[in-house]
Amino acid sequence: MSELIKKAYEIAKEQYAAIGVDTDAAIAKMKDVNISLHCWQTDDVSGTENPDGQLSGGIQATGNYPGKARNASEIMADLEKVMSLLPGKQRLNLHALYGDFSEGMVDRDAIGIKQFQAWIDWCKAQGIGLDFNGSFFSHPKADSGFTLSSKDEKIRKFWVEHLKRSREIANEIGKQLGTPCVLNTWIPDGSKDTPIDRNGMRAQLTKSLDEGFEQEFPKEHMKDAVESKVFGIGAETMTVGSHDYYLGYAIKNNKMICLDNGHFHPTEVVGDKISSCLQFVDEVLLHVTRPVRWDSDHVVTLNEEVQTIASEIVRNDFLDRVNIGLDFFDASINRIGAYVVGTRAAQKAFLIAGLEPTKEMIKLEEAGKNFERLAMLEELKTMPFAAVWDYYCLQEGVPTGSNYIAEVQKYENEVLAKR
Ligand code: RNT
Ligand code: ZN
Repeated sequence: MSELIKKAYEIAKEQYAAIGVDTDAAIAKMKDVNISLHCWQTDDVSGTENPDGQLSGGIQATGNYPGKARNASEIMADLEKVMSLLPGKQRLNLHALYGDFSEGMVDRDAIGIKQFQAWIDWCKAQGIGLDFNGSFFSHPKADSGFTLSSKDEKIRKFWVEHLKRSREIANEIGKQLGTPCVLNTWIPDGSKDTPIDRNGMRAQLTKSLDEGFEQEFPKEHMKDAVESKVFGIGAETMTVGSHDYYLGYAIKNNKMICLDNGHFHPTEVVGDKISSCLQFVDEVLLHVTRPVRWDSDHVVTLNEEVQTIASEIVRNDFLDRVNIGLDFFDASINRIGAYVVGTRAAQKAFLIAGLEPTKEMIKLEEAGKNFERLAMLEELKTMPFAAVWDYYCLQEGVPTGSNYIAEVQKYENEVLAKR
């Protein structure tokens, strides 16, 4: 089998070379594609605080497939399995509601590094970086639908404290692991029906963010991102943290903007936004997902949208300015399989992006040869990419082609089915 893969690769290499593409270089570039795996696909965003509690905040994981992780050690075991089926090096993206509460419950305004040390140690053992998120949902103090933008001073202060704690934890994570921790802030705040005081709510949010972000941390340890959204379930009419809002905030305050491709109107193209945002902010964070008709967070597949995102990053050498995270949670299929399919799809998009003769195509564009540009884009779609992908997987010592399916099934039978 591996002989066949090598042979196929040699042929593919020649075919790509004929259009000016170096396949070895494209594979080498994959070293810089470090995808942050969102912990929440293991357990449908349940967390370890109150795993049987109701997920709130206008997001929803639909389905009831057996075998979901029930605690931190099951989440870790599942993630280890996932990473063993992925080429390259990943990171972990953890939410604050996944703390270690074995020594007693601690509320969100009181969490500290202690509740996350086990995760840091696990990441250290895996040799991976760790990113972090404050959790502004699935909590009684978020029941009104407002957190950082609340006009109830007690509620607002509680969440500001949570933001501060999350940033301190992120700083400590980055310090301990020696790679900056990306701290993403997303809040569900919004209104089901037409609000009157949009401005007042947004002014509250600005006040809260300014307070929460007051303390400066070294960039080598932590970097802040703010995530916008167009609507949530139960908050259909207005989102306080809209894209206009956060893009403005990020530019003014030198924060990263987090672009989740489920958070825009369906004809908007997130791939197109990257080069716009990067004119004005140093870095962006991505939440790569697949919205089907709404922000449904389906498993990522290799579609045109994801390809545009990856191509825009690779074409412009933006890999050091774009932090890549995933954000999907499908509870209707094997969750480990969901991760592997979704992450490998995103990785494929990046490898495909590296197999484009970009300079030549820019020349066509600049010469006004738009038929030729279109033709090349079409031809690239059916070049022998799979041979390069398989060779990359072979080099990395992970299953090639569809061989991960059997591995996922085995884990299901031996581990998940017993939960
Ligand atoms: C919600 C946002 C947010 C969450 C996670 C759990 O619409 O996309 O990123 O999905 O933080
Ligand atoms: Zn997101």
